[in-house]
Amino acid sequence: MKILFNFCSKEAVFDGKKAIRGGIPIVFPHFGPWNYGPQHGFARLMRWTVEKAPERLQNGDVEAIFSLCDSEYTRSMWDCPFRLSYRLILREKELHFNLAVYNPNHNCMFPFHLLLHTYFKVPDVRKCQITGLHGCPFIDKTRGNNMYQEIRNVVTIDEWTDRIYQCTPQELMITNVVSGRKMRIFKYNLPDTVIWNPWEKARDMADFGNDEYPNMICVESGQVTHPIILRPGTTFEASQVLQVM
Ligand code: TA6
Repeated sequence: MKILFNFCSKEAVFDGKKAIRGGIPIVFPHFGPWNYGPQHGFARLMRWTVEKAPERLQNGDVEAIFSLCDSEYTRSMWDCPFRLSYRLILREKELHFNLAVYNPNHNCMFPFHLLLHTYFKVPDVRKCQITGLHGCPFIDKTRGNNMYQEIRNVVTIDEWTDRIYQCTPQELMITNVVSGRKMRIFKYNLPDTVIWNPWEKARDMADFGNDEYPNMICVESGQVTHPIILRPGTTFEASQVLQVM
């Protein structure tokens, strides 16, 4: 699976000062505006340790492992020792993400959000159909952060969209992703699904081309509605599989 499904803006910034406008940024330890640090937390802005460089395994998979631990920089914002590990497995038509957050503390717990902010490249976002969200409650950030319930079997995008769906199923499907294929999302321990397209608001974003929004959709698996509380010495694990159909 060549990673052609990912959108990346031609205006994206790669200087580490701003999150890359594309790919699959990891949102940790906070989703959204944060009083103690950058929006969506520090993880997507930091250089991670390569624990295992991409290597082809005997079964043909390509595996890579990365980690992020607390540092003077993170502790200046969030005084919690942590270790975040990220294992990627690339197959012919699948990309597997395994995330683990470890709390090395002996006596205190900490709360955090975790989300994969996945940018999908699409020929025309107006032709994408997302199934699996029927009946799910969602916070609509385009309508005063009010709570609604999804009554459609098929969610389509034809305007500025920024919704946090809650209690979403493990399996979702997006049609008309890159080259018109379907993308199946299978997730574990990531009950929320954020759907985002900035539409015309992209014009106000320096790192987002004015004419790019029709060719992207963010469908983001995470736990952001209620923070995860990680007890001392325990690990939280979550995973996502993207499969081109
Ligand atoms: O995931 C959707 C969202 O929270 C939107 O509200 C929008 O802010 C988007 O993330 C991009 O955020 P960023 O900080 O990368 O510009």
